[in-house]
Amino acid sequence: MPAPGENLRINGDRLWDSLMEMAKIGPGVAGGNNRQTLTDADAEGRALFQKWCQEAGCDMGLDSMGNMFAIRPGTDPDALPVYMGSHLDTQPTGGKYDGVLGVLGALEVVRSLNDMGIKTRHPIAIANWTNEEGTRFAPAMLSSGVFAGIHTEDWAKSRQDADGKLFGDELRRIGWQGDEPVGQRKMHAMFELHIEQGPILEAEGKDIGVVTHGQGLSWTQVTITGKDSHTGSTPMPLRKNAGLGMAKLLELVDQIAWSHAPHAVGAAGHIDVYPNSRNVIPGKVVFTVDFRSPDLAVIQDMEKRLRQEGQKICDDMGLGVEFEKVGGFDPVAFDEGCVSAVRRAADSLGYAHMNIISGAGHDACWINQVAPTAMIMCPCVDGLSHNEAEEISKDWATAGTDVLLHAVLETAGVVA
Ligand code: HGY
Ligand code: MN
Ligand code: MN
Repeated sequence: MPAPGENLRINGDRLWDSLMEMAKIGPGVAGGNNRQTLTDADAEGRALFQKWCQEAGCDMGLDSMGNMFAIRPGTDPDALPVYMGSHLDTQPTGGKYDGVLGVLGALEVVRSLNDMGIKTRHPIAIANWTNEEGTRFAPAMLSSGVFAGIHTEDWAKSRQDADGKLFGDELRRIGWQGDEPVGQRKMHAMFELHIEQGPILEAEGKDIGVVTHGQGLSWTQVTITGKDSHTGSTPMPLRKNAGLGMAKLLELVDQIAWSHAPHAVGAAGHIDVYPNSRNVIPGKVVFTVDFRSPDLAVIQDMEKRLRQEGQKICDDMGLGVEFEKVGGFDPVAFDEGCVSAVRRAADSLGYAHMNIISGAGHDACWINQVAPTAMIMCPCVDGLSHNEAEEISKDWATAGTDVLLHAVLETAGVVA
């Protein structure tokens, strides 16, 4: 067996089996997953994860936002743990690997350390962050945000889903609200393994993305009000068509993003039309505009133009419009020390790697505000994610988790 720090590798077959086992919980309709946060499927996935962690000899922690922590003791009880982790909740039409690879890859690191009988000075911990996706309860990365002091716990627990259910009520209903005060835990460092969710690594033939930065995100909820009326008998000049107003603003969103090519992006993924009846002109539409860029000034310009030019479009059409910022975070620069540990790990293992900016938001983006943090990315097929057809290879999953193992060992200190 190689000495600690040399050519140590995780067990890729065991990792893959665990990924496939977790994927059976909250199945989608097209081969992916629908394991949305605080649903019974989420609770089932949490229970399986906890069972596996306990079988691996970890002590379990659970805080008041439902964030789960599995701790593998180190030799120095006073040393702060080195964390790994991500999220087990998925999009409604999500893939099997978004978030899940980071949680189960971390578990595989612990299992492999157990197999190899390796001790570390710092304890090693796995985190499962509640509601990373922000689909059912906006915003995204909600509970890691509370942990990092970005949101208050009360505000977070007041978030409502489309059926008016409260986050706090749902967390208690599924039985995963802990007693530990959120944010109390201190970390020596955190590493998040995640699929890229974009096409760059695969196109460049790289196994590993060394994530130096994360682009910033802005979510603006737009409510346009017109007048419900008959689609047949209402003359065109008399219509107050909120749906048409939305169409013009969605075109504006696209133009704004293109005006900041090549790095800015913009779209609306959430759209509600009222009353959503085939023969009623929509009197109200509510949609969320998602702008992103690595450059904060660009994000601010896109937000400003949406409000200014969107207001004029609606004024000219005799429509009411309201804009509400409902989520977002500034571009992130990850900890250089942790990023270097990731790069050294990829080098020592002989994996082709490149620096990359994360296009998606991650819990690491908030945890980076309270502890030295970095991310490791692996490719995904055609860069596809937030789609049930999301796919990765076992080799990519194994490479990413090997790098996670080595970055964590360097940071936690191997005790021979
Ligand atoms: O929205 C995001 O970037 C993340 O996937 N929740
Ligand atoms: Mn994710
Ligand atoms: Mn996601």
